[in-house]
Amino acid sequence: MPDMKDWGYTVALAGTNAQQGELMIARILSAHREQFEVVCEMGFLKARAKTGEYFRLEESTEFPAVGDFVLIKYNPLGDSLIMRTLPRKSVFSRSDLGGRKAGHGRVSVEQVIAANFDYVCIVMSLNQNYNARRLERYAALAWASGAKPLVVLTKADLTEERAHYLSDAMRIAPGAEVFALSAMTGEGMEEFRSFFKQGETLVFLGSSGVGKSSLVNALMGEEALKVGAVREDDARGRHTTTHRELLMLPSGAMVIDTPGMRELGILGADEGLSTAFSDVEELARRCRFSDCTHRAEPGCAVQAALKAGKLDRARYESFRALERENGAALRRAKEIKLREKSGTKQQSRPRDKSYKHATGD
Ligand SMILES: Nc1nc2c(ncn2[C@@H]2O[C@H](COP(=O)(O)OP(=O)(O)OP(=O)(O)O)[C@@H](O)[C@H]2O)c(=O)[nH]1
Ligand SMILES: [Mg+2]
Ligand SMILES: [Zn+2]
Repeated sequence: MPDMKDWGYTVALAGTNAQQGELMIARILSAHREQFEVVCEMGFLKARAKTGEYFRLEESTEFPAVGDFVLIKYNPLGDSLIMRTLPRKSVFSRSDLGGRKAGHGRVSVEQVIAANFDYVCIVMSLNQNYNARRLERYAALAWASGAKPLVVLTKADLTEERAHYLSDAMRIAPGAEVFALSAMTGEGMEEFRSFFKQGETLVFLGSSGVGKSSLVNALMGEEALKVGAVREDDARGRHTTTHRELLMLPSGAMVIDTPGMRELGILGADEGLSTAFSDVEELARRCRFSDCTHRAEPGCAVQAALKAGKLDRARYESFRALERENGAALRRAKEIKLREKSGTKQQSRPRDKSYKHATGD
């Protein structure tokens, strides 16, 4: 029978929220509309979200997503019921593609892509996919998720300039570990494989066709996932993976494979960094001192939000980590965001306000 600790569950994760009683802790392995596959100490089960419980939630983001730890009411005869999503230590979400962007007095709907991972693997292939600017943005988003970014340069067998890409990626994403490997030849695989500890979870993000599923298969030591050929003319993938899925590797680490980035639309050309740290920045604007470092200053709105539980500590921590280790990237990310926003509207607003608070007018 599965032990939830092997699946990454720690008591700290649940905090005071794990009022268990007759409920059982489970982890979401995959989600197909309303139907979920979960693992719990009774084994691998199918489950559904209890609509009554989840309708009452104000935040649609708390709807279970792959990687989430949830409390279920176990049903040995059919679908178990998911009663509650436990607090997340890290999360990746995107604005709902169907919804409008924030800025019309409405909160944009966020869809959670994956939760509770320790590392975000930014996967880029060393043919035509490597793109420094995209890497920079992914890295900022990864820091914002509450986890650590790793850069995984795939298809190293296709280039002679492995060393050049490695050093470029290290420069662009300081503070992130960088790997160059080939799932095909096995080059660099051992180093990558031994980086993760048992119980840790990684999520793979990257364009379609960069070899995410191939890499998962190489880590699994079997063809667990379907892979698809890339187009010959431009090396783009064909969106072979259509579902997010959490798999246990032989090493005891877990990996969440995702469909190609374009499909996910996390960073569609027009979306930029609109989700990265905007909440912290918004708070920071209300601090008494404009140069507040949000540590111990009086009148600090960030500290106040932390104390009131309105700002997630892990998120704040990664904001700080990004500032510390990756200050330049954060500034660049902000500039990108400013540029993008001012290119679309509100050209005449003061610079420091132009990318926030389009609401209310
Ligand atoms: N040369 C080479 N080709 C690779 C390597 N890894 C994967 N490929 C090829 O790249 C193509 C796409 O691989 P996938 O693993 O399906 O890519 P993906 O990132 O999962 O794509 P989506 O599921 O569409 O997002 C396949 O033809 C693989 O055989 C590698 O290390 N070297
Ligand atoms: Mg795939
Ligand atoms: Zn402050």
